[in-house]
Amino acid sequence: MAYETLLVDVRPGGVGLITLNRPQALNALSAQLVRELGAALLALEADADVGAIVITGGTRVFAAGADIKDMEGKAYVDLFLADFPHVRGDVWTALDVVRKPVIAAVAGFALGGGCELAMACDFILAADTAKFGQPEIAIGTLPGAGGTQRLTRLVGKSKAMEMCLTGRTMDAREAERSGLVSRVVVPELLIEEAVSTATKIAALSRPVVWAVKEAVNVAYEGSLAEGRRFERRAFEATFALQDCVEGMQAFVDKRKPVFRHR
Ligand code: CO8
Repeated sequence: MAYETLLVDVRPGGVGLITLNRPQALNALSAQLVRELGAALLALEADADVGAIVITGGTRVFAAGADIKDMEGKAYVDLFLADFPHVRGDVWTALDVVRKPVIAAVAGFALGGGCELAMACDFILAADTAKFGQPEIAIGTLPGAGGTQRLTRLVGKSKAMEMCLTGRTMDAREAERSGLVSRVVVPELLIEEAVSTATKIAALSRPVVWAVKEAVNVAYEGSLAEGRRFERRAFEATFALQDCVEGMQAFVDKRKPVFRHR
C-alpha cells in the first residue's frame, strides 16, 4: 500500500520500520497521518515475516503533536460525534490490538499527541536530543490521546502534573531517570539501535513474546493480584510450546535454541 505521510520498510530479520514523513510540519499528526499509521501497523501485524515494529520520525523530530491547523475551528460537537481522537482503524485503535512489540524511536520533539504516540508504543528508545512534553494547556486544551493517564503511570503524579499544568518539556536524560524511556543513545545510532533491538525480539519465540507483552500490559493497567495471577497462567501455558521445550533443552545442551514459531 502507498502512503503519503509515512515511509514503511520491512528490514531483514523481520522488523517493520515506519517513519513519519511530514518534515515540513515537524511530523504533526494530521488526520491522514493518523489513519495511515493505523493502516500501516495493521498491515505489519498481518505480515507473517514481521516479528517486531519500530515507529520513528527520523533523526531530527518525532512529532510536534496533533496537527493544530486540522483541529483549529472544530466545535465540541464535531469531536464528540467523531469520538476524536479515536477513529476506527486509526493509530490509537490499532495500537490497542497489535500484539507484536512496537518500539518508539524518538529524536527531537515528541510533544502533545507525539508524546502520547510514543507512550502508546511498548517502550521508547530516545536520542539525546529528545524532548518530551504535553504543551496542550498553552493552546487552551489538554492531552486527548492518553497523555494525562500514561504520563502519570510512567513518571508519577508530581512530574506528570507539573508537565501537563505548565507544558514544560523533559529532556532525554530526565526522561531516562524518570522511567519514561528505556535507554538514551546518540542520534546517529537511534534507528540502528531500535532496529537491532527489534531484530533481537523478532528472533525469539513469537507466542512467548506476545505473552510477555500481554503480561507487562496487565501490570501497567491492572492490580498486582490480577497481574500475578495472569502471569502465572501465562508462564504455565508456555510449557505447552515446543519453543519452551527447545529453549530449555538448548540451555542444557549448551547450544543456541532454534525456535519454531517466529
Ligand atoms: N500542528 C501543525 N503544524 C505544526 C505543529 C503542529 N502541532 N507543530 C509545528 N508545526 C508547523 C509550524 O506551523 C511550521 O509550519 P510553517 O513553516 O508552515 O509555519 C512548521 O511546523 C515548523 O514549526 P516552527 O516554525 O514552529 O518550528 P520551531 O522550531 O520554531 O518550533 C515547536 C518547534 C516548539 C515544536 C513549535 O512548532 C510548536 O510549539 N509546535 C506546537 C507544539 C504543540 O503545541 N503540540 C501540541 C498540539 S495539540 C495536541 O497534540 C493534542 C493531542 C490530541 C490527541 C492526538 C490527536 C492526533
